[in-house]
Amino acid sequence: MADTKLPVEPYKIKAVEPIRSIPRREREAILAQAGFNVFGIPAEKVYIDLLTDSGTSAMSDSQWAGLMIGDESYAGARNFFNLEKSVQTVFGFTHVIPTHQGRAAERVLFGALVKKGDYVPNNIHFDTTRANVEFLGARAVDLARAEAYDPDADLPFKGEIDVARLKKFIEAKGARKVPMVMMTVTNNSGGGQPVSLKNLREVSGVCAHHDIPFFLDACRFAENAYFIKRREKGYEKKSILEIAQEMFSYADGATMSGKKDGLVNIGGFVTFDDDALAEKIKNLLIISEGFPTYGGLAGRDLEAMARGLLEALDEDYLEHRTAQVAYLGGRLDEAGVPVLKPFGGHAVYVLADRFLPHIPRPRYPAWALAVALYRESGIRGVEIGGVMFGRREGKGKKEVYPALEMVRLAIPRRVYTVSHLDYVAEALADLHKNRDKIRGLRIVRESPFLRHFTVRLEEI
Ligand code: P71
Repeated sequence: MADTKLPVEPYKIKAVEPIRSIPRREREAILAQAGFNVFGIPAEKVYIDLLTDSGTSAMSDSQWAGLMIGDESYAGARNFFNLEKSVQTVFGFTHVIPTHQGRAAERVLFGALVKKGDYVPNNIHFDTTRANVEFLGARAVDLARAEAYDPDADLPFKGEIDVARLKKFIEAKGARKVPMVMMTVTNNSGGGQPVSLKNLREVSGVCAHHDIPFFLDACRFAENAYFIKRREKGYEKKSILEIAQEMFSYADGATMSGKKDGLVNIGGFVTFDDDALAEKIKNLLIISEGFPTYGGLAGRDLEAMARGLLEALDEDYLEHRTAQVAYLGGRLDEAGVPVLKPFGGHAVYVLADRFLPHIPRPRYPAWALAVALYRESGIRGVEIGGVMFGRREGKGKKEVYPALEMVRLAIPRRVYTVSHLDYVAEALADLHKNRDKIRGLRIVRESPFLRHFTVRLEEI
C-alpha cells in the first residue's frame, strides 16, 4: 500500500445508513429532557455516535449472507455447531455456552463460582463485571500495574496485572476466598490497553499454584493479539490466530461479549473445559437465557458471531482499526486536547480533569465534557469516571472517585471513515478553546447498580 498517514479503509461500502446533524438548540432541549445523561438521547438525534464500540459494528457481506442460513430450531441448530467450531478454533476450550451478551456470560459464570464474602481480582473490572461480582456480595478487586493509572506512562502493555500484588493479595486473603481471577483484554477501564503474553503466563502460573481458575474477559481479544504481534518480542511473525490461541492457552476459560471483537450486534458466550462447571452453568442458563444451544440468541445471530469471530482475526482489518484510533488520538494530541497514552485498541480517552481543571471531581468533569461535546457538535462519547465508577463509602456516604476521569470516544468497527474522525477532532479542538464555558453537574436521581445508565443530573 502507498505510504500514507491516513488510515485507509480496507473495505468498500455496500449499504449506507444516513446520519443527520440537528440544530444546536434542539440538542439543548434533548439534553434537558434526558436529564443530562447521554444514554437518554435518541440515537437519531446523534450525529457521530462514539458512545460505544459494543454491538455497533457493521457486519460484512459474509455475515449478512450467514443470517439467511440461520436455523431457528429450538435445540441443536446448525449455527450453534458453527459457533462452537469457531470458538474452539480460536479459544481452544471444549464447552461453548452462548448467551445474549457478555454480562449474561458473567452472570452465569460468577453465579456458579462466586459467593458472598469472596474476592475476584482483575486488572481493572469493567462496569458490568464489577456489578455482577458485587451483586453476589463479593468484592471486585483491581490489581492492574500502577502505571495503568498514569495517563502519560507510555508502555506497550499498560493493561497488565501486577503479579507481585496478585500473589500478595491471594496470600493475604487465602486462596479459598478467591474463587477465580479475571483479566480483561484489552483493559477497557484503563484506556483499552493490552496485556502481554508474558503477563498472562505469569498470572496463569500464580493461579495454578493456588489452584484458582483463571478466566479472560475476552471482549477485545483480537485487538490485544494484534498489539502483541506489534509489540512483544518473538511474535512479529506469528499469525493473529496463533497469538490468540496462545493467549487462551494460559487461561481456564473466558467470558466473551461478541458485540466487540465478535463483530456482531448482539451475542456472547462463556467457554472453558471443566465438565462439572458446564453442568452448573447450563442449569443457570436455562432459567433466564434459554436452552444451551442458543442461549438467548436466534440461530442467525449465532451464525453471524461464528463468522465475525474469524473475521476479527484479519490483520488488515486490525491494522486499520488500531490506526483509526491512533489517527484520532494523534489529531487531538496535536490540537492540545489532553488524551491518555499510548492510544488503545478501540477508543481514544480524553482526560477530562485536565481538559476542565475548573470543575472539581464532585461536579463530574468528564460527565460535563460528554454533555458539552454533544451540545456543541452532536457527538456522543461516554463518561468513564466519577459517575460510572464513583462509590459512596463509610458512614458519611462520602463519594470516592476512580483515579482516571475520562471521556471515552469509542470507535465502532467498520462504521466511520476518516472524514468522520476529522469532524470529531475538529469539534473537540473547538470545544477545548472554549472550555472555560463548560459547567459542572450535580446528581438528582440515581440507582444503586450501574447508575450511569439511568442517572439524572442538572447543570450548576
Ligand atoms: C463498552 C461496553 C458496553 C457498555 C458499557 C457501559 C456503557 C456503554 C456501553 C462491555 C463490556 C466490556 C468488558 C471489558 C464486559 C462487558 C459486557 N462494554 N467486559 O465498553 O467492555 O459486555 O455489553 O455484551 O454485556 O462500551 P456486554
